[in-house]
Amino acid sequence: MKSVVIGTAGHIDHGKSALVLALTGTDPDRLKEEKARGITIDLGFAHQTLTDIHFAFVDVPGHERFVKNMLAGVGGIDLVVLVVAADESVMPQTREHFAICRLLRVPAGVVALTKADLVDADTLAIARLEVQELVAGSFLDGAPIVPVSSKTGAGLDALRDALVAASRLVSGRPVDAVARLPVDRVFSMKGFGTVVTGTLVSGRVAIGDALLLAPGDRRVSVRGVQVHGQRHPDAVAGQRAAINLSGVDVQDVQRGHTLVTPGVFDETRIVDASIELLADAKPLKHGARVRFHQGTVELMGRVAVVGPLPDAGGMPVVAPGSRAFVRVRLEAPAVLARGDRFILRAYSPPMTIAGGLILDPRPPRAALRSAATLERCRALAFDPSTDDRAEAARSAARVMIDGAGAAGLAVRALTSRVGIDPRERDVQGDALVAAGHAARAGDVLVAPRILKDLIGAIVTTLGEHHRAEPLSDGVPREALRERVFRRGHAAVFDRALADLAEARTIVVRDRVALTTHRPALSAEEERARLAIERALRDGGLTPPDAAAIAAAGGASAAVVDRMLKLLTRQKVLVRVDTLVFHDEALKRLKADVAGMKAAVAGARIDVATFKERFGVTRKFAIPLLEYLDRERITRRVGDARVIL
Ligand SMILES: Nc1nc2c(ncn2[C@@H]2O[C@H](COP(=O)(O)OP(=O)(O)O)[C@@H](O)[C@H]2O)c(=O)[nH]1
Ligand SMILES: [Mg+2]
Repeated sequence: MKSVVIGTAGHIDHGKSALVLALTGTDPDRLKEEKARGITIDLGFAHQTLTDIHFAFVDVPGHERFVKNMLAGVGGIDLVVLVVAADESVMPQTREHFAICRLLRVPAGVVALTKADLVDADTLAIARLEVQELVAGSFLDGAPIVPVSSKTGAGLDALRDALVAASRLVSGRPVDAVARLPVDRVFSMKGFGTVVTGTLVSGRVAIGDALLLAPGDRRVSVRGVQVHGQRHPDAVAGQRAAINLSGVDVQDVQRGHTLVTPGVFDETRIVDASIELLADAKPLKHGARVRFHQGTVELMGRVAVVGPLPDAGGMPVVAPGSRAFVRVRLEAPAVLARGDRFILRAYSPPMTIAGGLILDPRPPRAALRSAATLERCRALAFDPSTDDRAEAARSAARVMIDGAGAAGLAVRALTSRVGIDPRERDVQGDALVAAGHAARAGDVLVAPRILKDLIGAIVTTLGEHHRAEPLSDGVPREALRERVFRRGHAAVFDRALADLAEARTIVVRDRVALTTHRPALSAEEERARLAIERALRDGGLTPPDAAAIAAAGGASAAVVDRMLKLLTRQKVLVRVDTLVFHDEALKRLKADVAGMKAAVAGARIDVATFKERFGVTRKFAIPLLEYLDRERITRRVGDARVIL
């Protein structure tokens, strides 16, 4: 069955709550204070099935002091019933609520002219005209305007028909996407614990799911799901749901939190956006403090206008009725994605001033005042209701990858920053690579130019290093990264090394060197190197000590030392505690000991046997046996070793 979420909108006392009660039989005013004062303070809920459509009603308060609560309810609605009392006609919150619905791009709606029982035909006709004037040119232009009376029941059937008809215009929300449920209510139920409610704006939430409660990234799991008051195995996008959570106490959850699929969203405090300032708002000054409303969250923030300073001097200002690209700095973290619509209200008095669309929920720290940043916003601008999603996502991905520079764009971020479904990420990432727009490095996408420049820089740096220090057999990997790619992503550096190694341009060990490079040794060094290597090879498992090596090297202590280091780096020699062995001797030892396994009783060997078998003294036997333990050829058990 199709699910449609309907929100009421309109001035206080125009009969919104009475209409929901008349349509559904449920009084949406649920708070004691609401009943006592006869006004709606917070969101109210009811549901009703009409024909084959399940309607969930979100009844909002009309009082101007509670617009903030209204905003928490209107975020997930598919349809609006704009309620205008026939006796009072269009009033301030009629305008404000209508503007909010328009700015949030609520797709469709109907107008209810309530309290029709209180007015004569002329008054009704005037109210109708005023409504038509208000909605002219908007999404409600031409929408049915239905006179009703909640008192007598007149017109209610016509309104029901209009709601069903309008619902046909509502397209479903993405069920197979990331789960996202902005929490609008939290309570605790005896025997169940914490329950949150909200409209599932995308995805699916099922019993047993592990989810995150963000911001704060608290892990929770779903113990139970209710949709329209009935227990259900799951809830899907477009439905209002009550979710019973484990893993969180009721006092740790509040309206404004969002339940999300883990691993998709990063919390953010800075967003780039396009905004549309209402024609009757005051000019919006650069740096103005605003209230930012998205989903069910209200946060304070400051708006900065993107782009070069105006020629006339002074700070930029957004004129009433115009559009602008802005960067909003929020005073607390939020979970936001590209394509999210939001509302800005003035800090004080808190009037609705603008609507916006998030272009990038985590913009790079680039200069705000630059033409390049303005250009970037222009390139990211889109209209989620009309543009081809896949195309808009691809072009945004290119802009984001270019803008990310050496840091690269995590493939994971393709969801929140670009709008690509998580299951599509790899395929879309590959498509960007195939089209030459990106190179892939581990979990990161990077502009091909960055990788190309990096590869060039590595080759140049190694060449310079080899010329400056012909003796050295390369630059330590980390030092090389520091030098050529300090701010870059490690995965991109690894990818560059891998590409160069595969092309046999470089050799990567602990140190990185050009393949063409041979450490140049002086005649004395070369003699020492050969002598040392020979002495240690001949020494086998009882190699000469440092003094004897130095003597064998027949060169100055400094040269011998350098050659020892070189041979160790090249893994020709291996250090074991204070002793140095030739690699071949150790390799042979390991093979011999492993080969003894079947021959010795219980596959055991003790120090005495070892000394005798390999003709070594205790001085060599102990470090060698410990070496074999470390190499997992043997394992110490009491005084003996088991051969593994
Ligand atoms: N006569 C008449 N009174 C109505 C009608 N609808 C609502 N009212 C009354 O108008 C007042 C405000 O209604 P309410 O639903 O609370 O308005 P809301 O603030 O928009 O939710 C209440 O006293 C209602 O009884 C109607 O169709 N006819
Ligand atoms: Mg009400």
